[in-house]
Amino acid sequence: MGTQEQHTRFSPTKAAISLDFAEHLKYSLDADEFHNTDITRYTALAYAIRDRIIHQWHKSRETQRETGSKRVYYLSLEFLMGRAMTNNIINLGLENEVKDAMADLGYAYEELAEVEPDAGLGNGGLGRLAACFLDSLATLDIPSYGYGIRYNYGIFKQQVRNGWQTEQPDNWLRHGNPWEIAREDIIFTVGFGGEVRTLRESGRDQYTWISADQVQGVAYDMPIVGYGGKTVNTLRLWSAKATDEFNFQEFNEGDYVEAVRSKILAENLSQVLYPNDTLYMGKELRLKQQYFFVACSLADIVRRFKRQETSWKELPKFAAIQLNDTHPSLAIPELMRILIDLEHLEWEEAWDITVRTMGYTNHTLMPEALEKWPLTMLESILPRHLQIIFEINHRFLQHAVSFFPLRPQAIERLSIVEEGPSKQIRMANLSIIGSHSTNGVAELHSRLLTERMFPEFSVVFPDRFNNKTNGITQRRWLLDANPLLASKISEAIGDGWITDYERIKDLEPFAEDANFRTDFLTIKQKAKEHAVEFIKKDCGLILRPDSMFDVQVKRIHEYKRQLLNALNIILLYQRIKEGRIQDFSPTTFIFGGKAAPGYVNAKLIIKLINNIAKVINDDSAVRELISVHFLPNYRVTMAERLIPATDLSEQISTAGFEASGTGNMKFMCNGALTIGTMDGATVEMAEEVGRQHMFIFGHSADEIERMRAQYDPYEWITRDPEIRKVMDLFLSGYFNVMEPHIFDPLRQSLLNEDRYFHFADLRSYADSHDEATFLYTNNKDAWAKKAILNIAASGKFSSDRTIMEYANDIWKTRRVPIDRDQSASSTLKAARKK
Ligand code: 26W
Repeated sequence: MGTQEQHTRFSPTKAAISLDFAEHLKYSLDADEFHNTDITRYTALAYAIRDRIIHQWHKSRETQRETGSKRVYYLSLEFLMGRAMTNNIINLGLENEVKDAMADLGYAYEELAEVEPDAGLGNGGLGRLAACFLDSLATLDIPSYGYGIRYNYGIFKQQVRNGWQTEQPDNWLRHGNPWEIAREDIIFTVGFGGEVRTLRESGRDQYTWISADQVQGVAYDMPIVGYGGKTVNTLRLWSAKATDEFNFQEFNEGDYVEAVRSKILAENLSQVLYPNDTLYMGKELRLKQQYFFVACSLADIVRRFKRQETSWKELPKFAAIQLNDTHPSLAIPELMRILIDLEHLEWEEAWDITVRTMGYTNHTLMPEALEKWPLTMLESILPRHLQIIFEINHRFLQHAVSFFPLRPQAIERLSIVEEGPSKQIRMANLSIIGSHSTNGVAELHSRLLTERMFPEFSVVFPDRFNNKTNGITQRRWLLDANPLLASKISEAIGDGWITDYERIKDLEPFAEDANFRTDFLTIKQKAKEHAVEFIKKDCGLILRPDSMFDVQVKRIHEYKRQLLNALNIILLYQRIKEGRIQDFSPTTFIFGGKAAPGYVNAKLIIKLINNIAKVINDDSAVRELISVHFLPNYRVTMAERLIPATDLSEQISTAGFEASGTGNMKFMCNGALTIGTMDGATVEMAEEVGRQHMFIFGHSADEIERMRAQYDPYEWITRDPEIRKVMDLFLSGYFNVMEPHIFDPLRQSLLNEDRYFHFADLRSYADSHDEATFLYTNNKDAWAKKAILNIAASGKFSSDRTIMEYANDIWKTRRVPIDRDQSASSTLKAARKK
């Protein structure tokens, strides 16, 4: 870090930031010359920024309260926020002032920003979508709260040892979190277990749940600053805390220490994020996490609603609750329990209110991801909720039979209760029945939801099903992540795109502008150099910035087909070894992504990529043309560096399996071209830009479905000599010479079943990849033209558009603009004792 004082323009804001930073260093952190570290400096700057958020935060709450606005409650077990500092500074419009202020004191702002750990409270797409939605909700001035869990440990830190993934705990709160405010006054008690007592009272059964164990949830709030710094919404995360009272029994038995110890165990609830996506596991702790955060959130929503002093039937006018997948679906029976047992409403009225308040978003077509809880587990942990679920099911099935007379199988599929040796509660069924809207996250996905996953439900509730194609926030993913491209775009078409992303289409004519194309390529080159530098620091890998960057980053899963990419790399390797390759610019194949710790094949895919990388990168003749790298610990911050640097984006899932994808959109708006299948939202990207400007290959979802019954991977392998050779090399153990048989499980899945149709798509993938390489090698200018057309066609994929659709169609919420106050003169007044 430079200690040389640099002289920057005078600005009162800059001067104030310098002073606040210095005061926080001294008075908040007592960081004198002996204690001043990069962490204290980062924290002091974060406090100085936070000071500039608090007033608008307060003002936003106050305005939303005074106007009696309807609020959106986004309930999600995951929020993959990444870092807050740069995003907040840019949204506040303080970028230059902060940089100058730090430079005046001898610090490089960029280095301070690097100290912040990612808030990795999510697995992948679903969690990052929630984070993008919060940014859009605040920027669009929609009163809203994100509700989730304040995990002490987020998604694990991935290390790679000898090619294998290992997991390390992510202790992201170790140095404190300057972006959160603990609200010790917002605390709710949540019960578990126990029994339900029934009392006959004035001709009506009154149910009382007497829980056996209690845990408290304390609110921790993070500000969500909208672009322009006017609306500041709240992400409220619950942290589990032991209750203060002792269990009499245990205490009287005299084992004081044991009593304290068992109390502390309750705090396990918010310790750690479950690292699974797509594979559901019926773990009791996970069920408890879900109920814990749902119960706290609903208690908070109800508390806020009660301030209105209006009747319960008005709840849907004041609150829209969106369930991010089924993970928070206990909100449905919990709201019923509150309305009936605590507020004494009749079933019919409570049900009407619940259904009108709830909306449900489905995020996956994988049957093994659907949540089902063993009935016995629900019974012992949430006995009253199980009763309510039974009653919901009973009433629903009575209604549903009229749609399917004489079709018991249809009724069986509609039932919330899955019959069998051990009965299960199907949370997706509960979510559809208990909400007024069920949406998929891309057109294709929404169609498959009604056609394949829930055909009977779409007969019973044709009006409930709808589509909301996902989006991403252009502010984090273009403005913050790719400042050079962002300012080039603003120079060309103005900066309206930052808050009105439809305007990005004005960039289309610039595809014909030779200077613009040259500038685009220069910017891409700089982004690569920047990414190479980051990767070197982050994981010690050396990448060639003068090569084509071909990138597949996402969770590792068989359906996403990292294996397809790997097989094509083997194919290229053989061509190079046999001297059959020409017209080829050097290509760097980059992979990144985490595997669920228990997902054997996904971990083997990582190992295979690393072994292929070793063979290729160690072969001097080959590495001139291709090199392969698996970047450990892919996360939001790495994505922000890598995506702007990418030339070719790999979106190659088996059609009909990727609900939407959102990485695809981030690459598109950063000027990468896409090689991909007609799956998820990639279909809509092709509609927007035109197939001719992408590299589309492979079987469609419908073709895959039709092929399923007679598909034989062996046939496809033997029919194509080059593919056969690829498999021969892989099966010969060439990539695991010293590690015999390690890839046997992969070999088996591929040859016996190939559930994800790798071999049905490998030929068209390889050919399509050749086309991409050919264009990149021979006509960079034409490549740049397509890339610019892709950016210009990405207007649909802003989460601002997605959120406006949710707001208009599902939530019926309006914008509530917040004035930006310059002065906070009432601070003393507010502090005075009332
Ligand atoms: C119960 C275990 C579990 C945990 C998480 C099952 C499933 C999930 C998520 C639903 C998986 C997920 O992240 N789905 C992704 O959601 C994105 C946002 O809508 C989509 O873009 C991705 O296509 C989808 O895979």
